Amino acid sequence: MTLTNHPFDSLNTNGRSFREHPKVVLTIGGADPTGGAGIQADLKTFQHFGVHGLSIVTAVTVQNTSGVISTNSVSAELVHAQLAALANDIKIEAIKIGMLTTADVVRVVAEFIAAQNVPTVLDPIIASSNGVRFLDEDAIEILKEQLLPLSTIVTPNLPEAEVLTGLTIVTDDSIIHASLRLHDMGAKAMLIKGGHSEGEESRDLFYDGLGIEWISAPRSIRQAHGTGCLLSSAIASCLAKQLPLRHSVLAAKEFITSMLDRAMPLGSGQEIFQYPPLALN
Ligand code: PXL
Repeated sequence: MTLTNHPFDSLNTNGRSFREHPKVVLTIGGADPTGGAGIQADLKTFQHFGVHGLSIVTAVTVQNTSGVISTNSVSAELVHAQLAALANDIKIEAIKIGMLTTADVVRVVAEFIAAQNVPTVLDPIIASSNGVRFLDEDAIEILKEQLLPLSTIVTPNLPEAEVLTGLTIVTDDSIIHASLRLHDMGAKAMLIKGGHSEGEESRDLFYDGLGIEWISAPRSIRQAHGTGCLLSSAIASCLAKQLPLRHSVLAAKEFITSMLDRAMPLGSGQEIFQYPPLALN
């Protein structure tokens, strides 16, 4: 039995060729017209990891590389309809949650995650890096109560970890303290990203309720747009491929570290990640 040239063709143990079904990952988040963050960046990351990306949009943002100008939320009803249409049709292996907006949208997403019961990465985005608010104040409470305990891992940066825990985070000890607080709040595992702190290394804290581990990489001088989106969608891709959680986090950290060298200026503001073109044969 000869293989055809299709990249998804494999041989099974009987030597027969079969076409492998791609793993499917869903991202739930905002649309970023620059392609650097949000669901556009997630889809490119999924492609890079060889999984098929589904995407449902929670908000349309108006932005360019200089920053977010405004956002417009999609209604909770429309978010629900998008999720239901996909789930009725396609088996989803993992989910990444990015930009959410209102308390009602967070409730709809939490209900969906509870029903799907697949590995879920929660990137708890509250505002854009230039300070435009994404997540409503009352939605933060619903996210903490309903979504945090349902997620396989939550990936806050330091300002987000401060909002979620109510703690001031400056020192390593305070990051550890925040991780224990998040665990008490129901988070099963977390990667608290140190990208907003100083120092030669970019150090993230990984805690899965068992052991605390610092994951370090050389700090890049580059400040690219969408770093958190790439990291969380890379973790979701690896979880869809059934890699263990710690493995998935390490692979995602390695990926984002290598991608930082690939960021390029497209406009007058932040740099945008560039993916290598697909090698077609
Ligand atoms: O990087 C966080 C983020 C996520 N999702 C969308 C965004 C941003 C930042 O601007 O626009 C849609």
